[in-house]
Amino acid sequence: IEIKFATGNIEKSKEVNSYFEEIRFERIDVPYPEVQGRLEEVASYGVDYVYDEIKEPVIVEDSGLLISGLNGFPGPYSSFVFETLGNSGIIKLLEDKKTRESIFKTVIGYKDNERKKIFEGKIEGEIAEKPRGDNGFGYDPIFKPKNSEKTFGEMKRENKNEISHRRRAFSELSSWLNSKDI
Ligand code: ITT
Ligand code: NA
Repeated sequence: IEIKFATGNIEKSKEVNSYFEEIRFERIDVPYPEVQGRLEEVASYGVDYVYDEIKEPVIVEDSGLLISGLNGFPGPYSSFVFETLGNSGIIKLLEDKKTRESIFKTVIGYKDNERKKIFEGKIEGEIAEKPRGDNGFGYDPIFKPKNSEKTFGEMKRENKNEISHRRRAFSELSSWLNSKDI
């Protein structure tokens, strides 16, 4: 199976291509408007937009970090917040918060000539006291999955890829594609 993956983020595309032998995700650079709203809305609108442009089976994927002590912030603003506040800024915001609990979430929008579907994956964890590890990308150095001593940034790539929000969402997509046998 080959599916186009519209994303500007090369790290994401590397990750998803390590998940399954039988599905290849070919990264394409087709920018789509990021509507304001929940991750589901961004992915849903985005995949409609890109499908209209290319008319081939395609996914888009929107991920976000939802921090409980900040009422789910940065959520859909995760990209912007990473570029502006960064990991150290997030840690400052949490200085006097009682809980550091957070959820990392990925929402995939899939579309082909007859079907459209949304998939999601989540992992619970907490924000570390300070950034740790240089593996991965983005918020990986500050996200520590539940029951793990290590942040994603300290884990080997394959260990993050076994349990991550993104892996869970892509496993849903993969099961569905395999059950439909396209
Ligand atoms: P797209 O072109 O696919 O939208 P993006 O980098 O803007 O790429 P997202 O909006 O999905 O991706 O991601 C929001 C932010 O969260 C962004 O700063 C990413 O670097 C970061 N992020 C996404 N997935 C992550 C992961 O698995 N680990 C750490 N940070 C991640
Ligand atoms: Na994005």
